Amino acid sequence: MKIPRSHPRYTSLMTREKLVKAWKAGTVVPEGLIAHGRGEAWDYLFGEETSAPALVAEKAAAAFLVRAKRPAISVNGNVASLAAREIVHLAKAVPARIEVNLFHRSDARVRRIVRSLERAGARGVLGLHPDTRIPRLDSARALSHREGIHGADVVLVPLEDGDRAEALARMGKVVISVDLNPLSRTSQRATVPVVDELTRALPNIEKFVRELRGDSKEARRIARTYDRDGNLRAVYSFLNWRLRTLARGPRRRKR
Ligand code: PTJ
Repeated sequence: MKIPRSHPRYTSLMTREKLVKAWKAGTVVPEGLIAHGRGEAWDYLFGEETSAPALVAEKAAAAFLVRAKRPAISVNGNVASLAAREIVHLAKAVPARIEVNLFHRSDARVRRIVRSLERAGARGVLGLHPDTRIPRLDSARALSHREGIHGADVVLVPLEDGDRAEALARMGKVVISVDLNPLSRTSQRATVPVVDELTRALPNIEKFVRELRGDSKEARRIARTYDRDGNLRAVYSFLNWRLRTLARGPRRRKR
């Protein structure tokens, strides 16, 4: 389908088309299309912009990543089709291992996603030959690599399901989520819930990584002072403010 550039929702429609194409190519699962719709609905509420509290969480995420001994980034179908390049850039900046880890796992899908990440410049992507399991997690997401997610001290898990976020946190890892739904189990369970849209959040985190990797004192200060619960409360306050502003209606000009 040809979407006219002049369409007021051009970017959103193009993103939707990208996901549908990826579904046809077997990278994204139908459930991923549903997940995207949920994300987009939340993003309307946020005004389709990074909120101030999200920016704070993104900086904290960067601080944890640069301080990590063995950081890893988890990639699923949606993430690979929406943000392969952003993932590769961030992984290089940290540097972090990339591991493909799927809820609806099949070897063919993992292979396709690894290939798409390699086309975006990634090297040494894990996921095809998992050698261990995440304890107390029954889904296919438990399959993991000792060298990657399983052995990591800090894990970035964009568009995650709550069960694994919880299981990873139980293992003592710092879990950084990216999820537009602040009420999802993932956002509730993560150590650093980043409530922002994926393709905005990843470049922001990368920018902060580049700032902080030469300033270990500042990275330490940010990681120490980050207040997870306070940050989530600030996200709810922001939403509250947005809705109250919308409820007041458009401002009338004084004559
Ligand atoms: O590729 P697979 O097999 O690993 O499956 C991937 C999906 C996304 C289907 C799987 O992880 C899943 O079912 O996720 P959920 O439980 O639907 O959660 C996805 C969350 O991501 C929801 O809370 C959405 O609001 C949110 N979300 C969707 N799109 C975006 C997003 N958050 C940030 N940016 C987005 N673009």
